Amino acid sequence: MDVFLYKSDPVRGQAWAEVFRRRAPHLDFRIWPDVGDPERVRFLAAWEPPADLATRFPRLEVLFSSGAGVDQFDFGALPPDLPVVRMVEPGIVRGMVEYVTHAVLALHRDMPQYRRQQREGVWKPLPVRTAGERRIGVLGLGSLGQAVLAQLVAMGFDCAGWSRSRRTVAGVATYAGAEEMDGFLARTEVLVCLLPLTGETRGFLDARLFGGLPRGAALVHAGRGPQLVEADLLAALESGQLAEAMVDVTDPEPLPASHPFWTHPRIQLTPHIASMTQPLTAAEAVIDNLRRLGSREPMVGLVDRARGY
Ligand code: NDP
Ligand code: OXD
Repeated sequence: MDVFLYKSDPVRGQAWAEVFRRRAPHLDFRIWPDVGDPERVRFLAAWEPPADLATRFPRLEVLFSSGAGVDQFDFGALPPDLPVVRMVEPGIVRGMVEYVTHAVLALHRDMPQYRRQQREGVWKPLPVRTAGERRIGVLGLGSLGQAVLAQLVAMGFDCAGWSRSRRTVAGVATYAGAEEMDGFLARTEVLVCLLPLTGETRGFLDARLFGGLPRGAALVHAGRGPQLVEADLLAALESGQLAEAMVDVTDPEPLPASHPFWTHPRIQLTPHIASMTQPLTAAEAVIDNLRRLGSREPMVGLVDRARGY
């Protein structure tokens, strides 16, 4: 029997195993390190694959990432023709929609400022603007960015999105590529980063980008830590160019105890919890991709290694 090997959180692996027993009984689902005969391993779902993947599992056909990101993989160390598939499943999408909606609402309704006022014993109402008067911009129009925007549009926010190639998203002003970046930034009061980490997006959230936003804008960063130039964020908050930042991803994770983000009055830090793969729906999504593979349809979330996502 062919083996589907799972190498990620073992507790969540039990939930995957249950779904595989029901939906894919023709596969021998195993949880690392219980590999069985390495010659029988055809599929691997992992966050961190073993370094000697190619020699250890000579019949491996697909590597599934157990998360949405694939930046944790060293593509150079993987067999060049091995298909790599990122996680696209409804549970991780819902989690991100919740996180970003919460962050945008908190910023829109001045909650960080009210927290500071409360600590100082200040009772001071601020003007209330409607959602339609608040301009949100989302970097990245993939499975997460588009779902987040659908929710924000439904709540009445004035929404825009930016991606590499031209995308059409209902109710959203879309911008594409470097040449349309300035227009996108100029109209964005709350900037949400949902970009994958690639050579192009490393260090992307920098002083130049912050300078393109209207003064007093806010950042919600739920992409990847190395996309943010920390010193530039601190300077933008210091100067008032940015008013607030909600940061879910850092470099490294966790930050060292002495890091200024921990205590900064205008940074709200969360420990990379914006969203998480949900095991039951993830296993269903992977089994659906195996069905696609079997019938020679393109798998959902197939990574283009040249682009890096
Ligand atoms: P997708 O691959 O579906 O979408 C990526 C989007 O980013 C696409 O719209 C793509 O453009 C755009 N993009 C990529 N590179 C560039 C670039 N150089 N310039 C402009 N646009 C670019 O990814 P997901 O939506 O599934 O996930 C996005 C990221 O979210 C993950 O890679 C991960 O880093 C992060 N994440 C964070 C989590 C957390 O808990 N904080 C949880 C899950 C994911 P195009 O449409 O043209 O291809
Ligand atoms: C992911 C993440 O990429 O949790 O899935 O960040």
